[in-house]
Amino acid sequence: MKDRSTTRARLRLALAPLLATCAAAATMVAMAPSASAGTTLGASAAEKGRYFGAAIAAGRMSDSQYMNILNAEFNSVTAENEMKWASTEPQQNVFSYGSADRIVNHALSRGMSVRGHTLLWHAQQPGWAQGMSGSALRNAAINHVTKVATYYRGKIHSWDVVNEAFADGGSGGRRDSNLQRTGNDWIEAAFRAARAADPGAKLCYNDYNTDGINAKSTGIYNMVRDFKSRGVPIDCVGFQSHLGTTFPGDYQANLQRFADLGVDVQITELDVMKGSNQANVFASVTRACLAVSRCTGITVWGIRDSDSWRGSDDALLWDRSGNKKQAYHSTLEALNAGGGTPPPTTTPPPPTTTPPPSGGGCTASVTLNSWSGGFVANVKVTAGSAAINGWTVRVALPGGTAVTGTWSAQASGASGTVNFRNVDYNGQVGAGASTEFGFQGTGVGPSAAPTCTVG
Ligand code: 9MR
Repeated sequence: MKDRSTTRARLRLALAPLLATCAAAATMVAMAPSASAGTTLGASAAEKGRYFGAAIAAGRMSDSQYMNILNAEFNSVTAENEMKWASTEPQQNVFSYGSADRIVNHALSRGMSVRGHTLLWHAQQPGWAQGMSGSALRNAAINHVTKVATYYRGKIHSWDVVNEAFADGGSGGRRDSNLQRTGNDWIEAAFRAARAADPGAKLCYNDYNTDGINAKSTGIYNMVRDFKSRGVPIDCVGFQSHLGTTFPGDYQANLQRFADLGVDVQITELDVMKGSNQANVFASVTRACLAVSRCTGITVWGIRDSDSWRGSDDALLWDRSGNKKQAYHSTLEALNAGGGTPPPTTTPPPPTTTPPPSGGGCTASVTLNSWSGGFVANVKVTAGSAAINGWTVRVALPGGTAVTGTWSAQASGASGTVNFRNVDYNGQVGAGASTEFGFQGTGVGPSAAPTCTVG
């Protein structure tokens, strides 16, 4: 969990500098939308080929004012906390989706899309993961990504696969965390596992204090460029945009430089410090997104000021009584005023499945997700007519292929014929039941069917 001082420190950073010229603000306060334009944020964004979303909390879903605004105005939803690691996997390999499902099911039943937030983050980890390190933590993290993304497969528009992994300040480097200490490749391992688990979801990297061209956003830019050049699956970058009273002059240019790398960009957690420039900043962010064809949507981090993590900043579009603020009207006006439609986006290819062999006490089948120079393999181990206690899956790798990471199994080597043995928590498989493990590698994934033996 993040402590309060960290939150405060972040806010100070995110909100500095706070001085603004207010002259422009008065001219930006919005007019009522024209009759032909969209009359809600979601409808107007949809006319521009984009979504307009809100972060919501399962605990507020019994509040009818809150739900009425959500249902009327938004066509995308993010769970504010309910999909974080501590919520979805409170004990290792024991998953809990109740609160997240309430949000997802509500959204899908009303035709809203869902942003998944977030698979891996240094904060809001369950206690058991906070106490882990090294390969045990890496395996647990990749298992988490695989299980959660598999559970929600087909339901998530975009996943924040990794959240806030870069350091603040001038280094442009990674933030220290238990995940970072498992090795610098933890982010790409997470993206590969997420792609294998849900090939239809857009996979995003998400961060804050990245709202202009600065050392931190440039560090992320360099990571995305590297990922694209090596075929690591990344589709989008989220810009949280927890903003102060000024709009960064290079905000749009920053979005555009990422889009030029070949990824979508999304405004993922927008909220803005109260004051005379608030409506102007909301409108400026909206205009910047509309001006970048690969900016596919905007999410505000809450609905009413009283719902916000920013407390007395009154940082949202509805006031504490549920009335639309000037910021709401300026945002809608900016949406109605313009912007093109983003280009059609491509859906990654479906995975190929190698049929399992027959006979024996267990069988194994591989689902491969391959790209030029690499692959992720998810392996399903199924017990036969009797329960098993321990299994080994033998996989023949093509020449030149090397395993670079394994989760939920122990690998005997990295090339040639590799034996993958169960780990503590997945050796026991009931009659006819299945468990899964995975590995990733460089080169070409296995094409020959694996064999499974008991023990
Ligand atoms: O809004 C969230 C708040 O309710 C939680 O207490 C907090 C815990 O860290 O997380 C808040 O959401 C954060 C988001 O998940 C990631 N970016 C920063 C957001 C505000 O802190």
